[in-house]
Amino acid sequence: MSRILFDPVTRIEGHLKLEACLENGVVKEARSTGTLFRGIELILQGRDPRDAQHITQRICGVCPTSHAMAATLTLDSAFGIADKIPENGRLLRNLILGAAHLSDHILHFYHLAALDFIDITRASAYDGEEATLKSLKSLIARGEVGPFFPRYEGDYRFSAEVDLELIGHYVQALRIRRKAQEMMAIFAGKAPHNPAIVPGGVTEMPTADKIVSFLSRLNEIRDFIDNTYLPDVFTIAEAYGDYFETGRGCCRLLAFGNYDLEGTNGDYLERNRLMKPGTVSPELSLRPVDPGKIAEYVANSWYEDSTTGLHPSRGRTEISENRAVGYSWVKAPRYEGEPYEVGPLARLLTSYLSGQPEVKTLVDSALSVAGIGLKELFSVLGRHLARALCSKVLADRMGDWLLGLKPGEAVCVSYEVPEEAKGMGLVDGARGALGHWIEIRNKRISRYQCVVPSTWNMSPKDDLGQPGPLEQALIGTKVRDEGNPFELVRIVRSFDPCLACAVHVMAPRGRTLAKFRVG
Ligand code: NFE
Ligand code: MG
Repeated sequence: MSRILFDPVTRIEGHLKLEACLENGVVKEARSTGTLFRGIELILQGRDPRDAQHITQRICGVCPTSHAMAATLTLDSAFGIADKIPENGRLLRNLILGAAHLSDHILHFYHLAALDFIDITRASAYDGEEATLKSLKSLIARGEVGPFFPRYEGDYRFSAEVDLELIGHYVQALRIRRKAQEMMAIFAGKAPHNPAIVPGGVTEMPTADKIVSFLSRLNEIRDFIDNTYLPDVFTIAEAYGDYFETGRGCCRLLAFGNYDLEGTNGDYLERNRLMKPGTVSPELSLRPVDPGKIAEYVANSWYEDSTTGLHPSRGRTEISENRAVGYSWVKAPRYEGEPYEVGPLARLLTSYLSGQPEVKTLVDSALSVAGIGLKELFSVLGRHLARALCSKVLADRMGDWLLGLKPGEAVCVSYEVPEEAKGMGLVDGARGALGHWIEIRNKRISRYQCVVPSTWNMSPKDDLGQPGPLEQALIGTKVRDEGNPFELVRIVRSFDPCLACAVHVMAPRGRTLAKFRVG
């Protein structure tokens, strides 16, 4: 048995350590470890419930808007106003969340993942003037690329011309992402960590000026998705087709759906969304998702055993950092006791199998261009393709939401913070199904729990010893050269891990504050 260790995995969000044990070049066991304790949520206990929107956004710098949305849905439900959100409020929430997700997907593909398939040393021949590439060129010239951009030799398949074109798109994508961030700022005040999505609706009034500013940027992004992002995914798919057969994972998918559609109101189960909720089995059968069937396990995490197997509404977090069997700060969320992958692939397939018309047309045509079937989407390239297709479905719909805004009409309803209440907010963030649960006593937060996309995907083994989705995706992979295991990093990055989010725990007040100096 030999062992490969990545610590930390680079070009992801947060702190992930990965160990793989190989026999005859094939991964037999994998361990995914969240190495940095966060403890951010613990400061929510005892606070005004409305603080949850602001504080949970600090879980992450890349997907705070998804946390703002989940926290706000949680508060809407706890305050009894989930069915009272004005149309302007619904549309503006979709537009702010949508802008964040477009920025996030483009960030992941170009700046975090595509470099796994491109020989970046060819950037030395790039004749653009951008500062980013100037720095990279000087690193390459000094032979210092390795430590900053770990480079796995020998498997690059593009001509110099294609590599250079994709490097140019990397730079272009930086500008396009800035446009998406500007779109967020137009309706949400700023990015990241917006103050605008609030219980009852949003704080921002739409005006003709803002609508036009948003639309011009959206059109640029749509053009980029259609004419650069999607074609680039297909270019990579053509040269690296074997990655439709690599990194299959647990083949069980779970999505909460996102972007509420017209007339939608009420609590989670009554909502109609653009991207549909559900679970998908390995045989591709779709079932409704029942949030009551979620529980978190901690047998292999650094938490007390007594907190294991709990539904998040009763969730507890008791730190036990010296447990010999523990190997991660990430808990292990399970649905009906089984590991489930979440993310763009999950919501694309739940939407496809629900018969969502634009998703159906788009997926059928993408499968035919790539020459693959639905089951090949359970793979490294399937996840990249799903992310690009989700971006297109979203961007194409955002223009309708924008033009549906009615300047001068209400954006928000008022409410009272209740004495006692419980609430739940479920939504797909860019990286997948995100859930927040609150309990309020004496108008203060008495319990707040989050189960976050990367908690699902990067989870360690559960109490039954079942590996998490990423661990399962690595097991069985043939590594050609153990000194140069590029196959494994490509699998890891296809999930778009965010360990800042995955470890976010709420711990007993006081003890953790003193011990870890968080807050
Ligand atoms: Ni920190 Fe996130 C998203 C959430 S979790 S990135 O998207 O919620 O992986
Ligand atoms: Mg949690």
